[in-house]
Amino acid sequence: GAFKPCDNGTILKKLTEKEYVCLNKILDDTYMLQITPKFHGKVEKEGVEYVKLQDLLAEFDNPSVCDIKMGTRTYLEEELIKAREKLTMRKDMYEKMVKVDKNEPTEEEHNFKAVTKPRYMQWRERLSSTATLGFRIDGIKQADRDPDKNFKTVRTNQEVAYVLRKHIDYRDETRLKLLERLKEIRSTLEKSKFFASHEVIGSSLLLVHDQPADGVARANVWMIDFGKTTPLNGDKQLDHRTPWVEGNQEDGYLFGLDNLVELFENLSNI
Ligand code: 4IP
Ligand code: ADP
Ligand code: MN
Repeated sequence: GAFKPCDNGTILKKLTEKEYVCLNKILDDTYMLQITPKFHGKVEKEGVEYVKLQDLLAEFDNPSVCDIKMGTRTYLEEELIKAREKLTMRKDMYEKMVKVDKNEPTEEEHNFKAVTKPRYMQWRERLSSTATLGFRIDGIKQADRDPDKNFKTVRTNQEVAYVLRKHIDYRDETRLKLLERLKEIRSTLEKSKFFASHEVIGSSLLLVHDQPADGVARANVWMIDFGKTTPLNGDKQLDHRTPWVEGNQEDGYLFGLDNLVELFENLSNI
């Protein structure tokens, strides 16, 4: 896979150029440093390059983890342009689509047995809470259970709340800790020059908590995955809340974070 465990509290993730460039820029942004795993540079193993990152689970005792993919858009504008020029048809994405809904492909797509990437990604956005709420549950790993990636159709506020309440074992202490950290992340991002000057696509907030038999529960949130985070041209900036129209590069990240904070505030009443 893309990850390898490493020495004392670090992990290795397969290096991609886009992410590597971002991780290095983040080293110069005091705000981003407060909300991302510590970055220890690149290493090479058996001819493969990796980035070395703080293992966010190291300080926990049998943690439960939830990966929330942020933003109203999950593909880059440059991918949209590429798909249009080359009309690359994806059979794998067609297969993933009919598995969920055999009536979703158009007659033409059924004939090709393939869809374009933006078509697939946009369908995933509408099927989940991404299009309406600006975030979606991507995966959950509950302590002592196998990882669960089966959240493709979790769409409404109520459906998301149901999954998250269960994820935090209905504990208000955990909810409040996660809520406080989410608000802190929001105010930190609002101050970051790195964040203002990048199109942040496919990035996640990683929610981690535990419940040790003796001692207090811990809970924390970090921003991860800069594999599709792209610098804007010149001194262009995003507010991350304005709705996307092609060309403005807005990603809806803070629109989604506002909604996520609100959801955590009202979790027990939804
Ligand atoms: C996946 O779709 C995810 O959207 C991946 O994003 C994306 O990778 C894949 O595109 C796409 O097939 P499902 O989650 O529905 O399986 P992420 O890695 O953020 O989870 P990219 O490359 O866009 O990051 P392809 O083109 O890699 O297959
Ligand atoms: P990808 O580019 O493959 O989507 P991510 O960076 O989003 O990779 O990571 C995928 C998963 O790996 C996350 O959902 C999380 O569970 C785990 N992970 C990523 N980074 C860390 C980290 N620094 N510490 C611990 N777990 C991590
Ligand atoms: Mn990811």
